[in-house]
Amino acid sequence: MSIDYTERIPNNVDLAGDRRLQRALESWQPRFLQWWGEMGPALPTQDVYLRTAVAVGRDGWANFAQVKLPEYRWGIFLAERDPDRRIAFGQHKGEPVWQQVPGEHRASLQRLIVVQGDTEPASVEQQRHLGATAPSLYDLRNLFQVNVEEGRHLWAMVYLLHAHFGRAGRDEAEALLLRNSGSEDSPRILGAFNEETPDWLSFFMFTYFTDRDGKYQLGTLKESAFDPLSRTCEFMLKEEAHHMFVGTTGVDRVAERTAELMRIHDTGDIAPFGGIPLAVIQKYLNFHYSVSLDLFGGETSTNVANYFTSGLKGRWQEERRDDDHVLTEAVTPVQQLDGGAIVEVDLPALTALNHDLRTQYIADCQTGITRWNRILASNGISGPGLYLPHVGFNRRVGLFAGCHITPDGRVVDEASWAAGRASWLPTAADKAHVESLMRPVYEPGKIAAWLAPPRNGINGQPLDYEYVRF
Ligand code: BYC
Repeated sequence: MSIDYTERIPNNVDLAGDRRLQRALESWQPRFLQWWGEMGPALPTQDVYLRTAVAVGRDGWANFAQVKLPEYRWGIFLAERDPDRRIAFGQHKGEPVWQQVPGEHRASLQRLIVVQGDTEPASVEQQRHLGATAPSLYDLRNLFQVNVEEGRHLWAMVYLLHAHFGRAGRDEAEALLLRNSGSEDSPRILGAFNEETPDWLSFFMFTYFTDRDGKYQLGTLKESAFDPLSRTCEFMLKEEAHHMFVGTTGVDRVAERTAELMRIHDTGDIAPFGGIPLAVIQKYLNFHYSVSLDLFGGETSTNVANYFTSGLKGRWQEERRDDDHVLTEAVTPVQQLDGGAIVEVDLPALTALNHDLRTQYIADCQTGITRWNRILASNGISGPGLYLPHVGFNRRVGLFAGCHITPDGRVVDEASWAAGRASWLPTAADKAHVESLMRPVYEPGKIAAWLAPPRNGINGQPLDYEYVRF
């Protein structure tokens, strides 16, 4: 079904055919807009060159135009339905997928949708003030693009809550606008979404590492037996790709400029020359990677085993896996702490599914490291370069929570941890230096001096295009 933009809530779910649901969502809409006004981008602007979804098919799904941010058309889009789709895993494997929520799985599905939904507005809140310090109009536009699409992903989850979870779902949809990132009284649900994103290096690291968790979690929900959730996540993944592009190329550009300054000035200490030293980039990376690893939950989890067995949440690329898709007999090696040593033990694959997903994620994160080191090398910087810290480093969730593990994987005591901390995680001085570089550059085609220019403009536009108008 194509998307009708004359409707108050653009959608491809025939909202007009269900007046009750339409009215319920129309009464949530002003609350969303109020939240956007209070917690969304703080920088006043006129028009922003934004992509808006106009169809869900393979080609031409999006339209680019100058849009006023508060007038962005947030809509409800589900990927096309496959009438023959069957459950690919768990105890219901081979049965037709569900169009309605089975009563026995109501609470679990609602919980998964709420957790997913909670992250979307959280990230908008975290990024609220970044517009004040954008390194270029190109970057500012990308920030707003990410923000409006996270807003749309909130709509995606709110639609499911309203359409399938009755009164309880409507209450949860309300609550999604009431919790706030970093709030003392009612924080966001997952740890990483209560951290600050105070500067653009953090933003690039967040869109690289934390949005990438989003990619993997959405990938597992796309496998869900609950078909509306699966189709929603499939379309969200399409939009998500740009968010990770912002992270990948953002860090690319920082690394490129850092290498250039190191070469020109023949020193690693490039802070006095207006650059971000490699050691500081590594510390930001260490932080964002470790808090993003926490988003996968515990290495062993009965929650995830139940989600899988009952068909609610599959594995990354479930159908490409070469096994029985039931996993009642399978085991998998997992790293654990045994006394003072990190050892590998075989655990039931079912309870280790968070670990399985995290393993896929880590391999994906490694591609960024390889890429950034290639950029450093091609700019004449040899040496160890950037790296992913050990999976146990700086963890608050799972087997390594509360342990002191160095980035190179040594288990150390409290005193050694305290002594090393400043060389592993951003210090107040590192943050102050990064903060000092955050000065807005709003002239078309101009770029701040702490990062390299992007390779290309957006949607074939030149780099000096006026991506944002004030
Ligand atoms: N912080 O059994 P366990 C995105 C809780 S990002 C706080 O090991 P489980 C995006 C856990 O809820 C993707 N609490 O965990 C990115 C459980 O509590 P209950 C978001 C945590 O359930 C950028 C208890 O600890 N989507 O889209 O196997 C921008 C025991 O945990 C944390 C999803 O996460 C934490 N980090 O797995 C915008 C998908 N970790 O139930 C958007 C939906 C765990 O005992 N969520 N806990 O009260 C899930 O699939 C699962 O809930 C989790 C946890 C993977 C998060």
